[in-house]
Amino acid sequence: MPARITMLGGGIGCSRLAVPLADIAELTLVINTADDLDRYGLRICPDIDTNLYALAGLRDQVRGWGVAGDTFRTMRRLRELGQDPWFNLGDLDLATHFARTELLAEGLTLTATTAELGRRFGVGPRILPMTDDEVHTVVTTADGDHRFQEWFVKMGATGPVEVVAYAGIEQASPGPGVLDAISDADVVVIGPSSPVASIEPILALAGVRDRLAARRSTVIAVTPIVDGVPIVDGGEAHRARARSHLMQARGLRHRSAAVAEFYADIAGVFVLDTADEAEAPSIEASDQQVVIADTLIASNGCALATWLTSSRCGDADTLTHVTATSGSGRG
Ligand code: FO1
Repeated sequence: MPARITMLGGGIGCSRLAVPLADIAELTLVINTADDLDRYGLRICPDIDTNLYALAGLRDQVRGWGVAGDTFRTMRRLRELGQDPWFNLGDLDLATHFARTELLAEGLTLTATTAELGRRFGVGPRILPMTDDEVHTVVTTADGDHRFQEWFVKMGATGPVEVVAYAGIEQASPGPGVLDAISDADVVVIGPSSPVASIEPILALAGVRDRLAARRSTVIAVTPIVDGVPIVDGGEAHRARARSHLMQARGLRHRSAAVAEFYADIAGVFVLDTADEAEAPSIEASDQQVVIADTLIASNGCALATWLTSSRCGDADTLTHVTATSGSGRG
């Protein structure tokens, strides 16, 4: 029987690890919805869609989001019509938003809608939205309050960020299946996603932290930060800048050790990138087993995914090295 793995995550980083995991595990994803938005009357769930497209083999590999080979003629025409299409929706991507919006209008929940889209895209793993309720990340800078995508895309994720809040989180419940997916899995992975933008909204839902803490030794957090390898891609640099500003707003340095500390009460195992091995001792000091792996190269049989499914976590409190040529990619 394949290992049952539940991964909590956001968009790009999570989806890069989800693809190799889906090949070897019975995978459930619990996905952040706090950066969802409405544009032109359409409901857009960027993190859900990034995972849907990745698992369907359709995701654009260069941008990391949207559909490979998509065109942006509709956006161009909107611009010609005097609109400001600051959130770039590809012509094929738009079809997903039309379908989702129509299914929601027919009365389906976001969970049911996402399951239906998964079925239509031929995606095997379950993709669970973190909640069916409305939760919105609000980023406060010197200019005022901004919804997440407005800050991230329209404003280019400029800082400093003063406050990050999740509007609606107190009234929201975890989506159907979310808590059971955490309790019933063999291993829970906190994906290599932005700790504040993508993971914290999930953790803030009632019951999620308690369920994770109750099985801490089999919760494995994968770092989204690789300090020892220079970032050469503009999109990665943008995401790293955003992640850093948001972590700073929580009083955290943009380092793997700070991410490990952020998850210390819920994750007993922390996966650190080979390039940042020097940070291992400070993480082990906070009672976390450290696993060293190549987390950046997302192809060639993914050693990290294989290790995650091998149930060896929690067996030892010594440093474990996962060696091969693949991993998860930056989040
Ligand atoms: N990211 C951008 O930087 N610019 C965009 O215009 C943009 C459009 C977009 C459309 C659909 C989609 O599913 C994702 C899109 N993203 C875009 C990515 C997205 O904003 C972020 O990567 C995630 O929300 C952060 O997790």
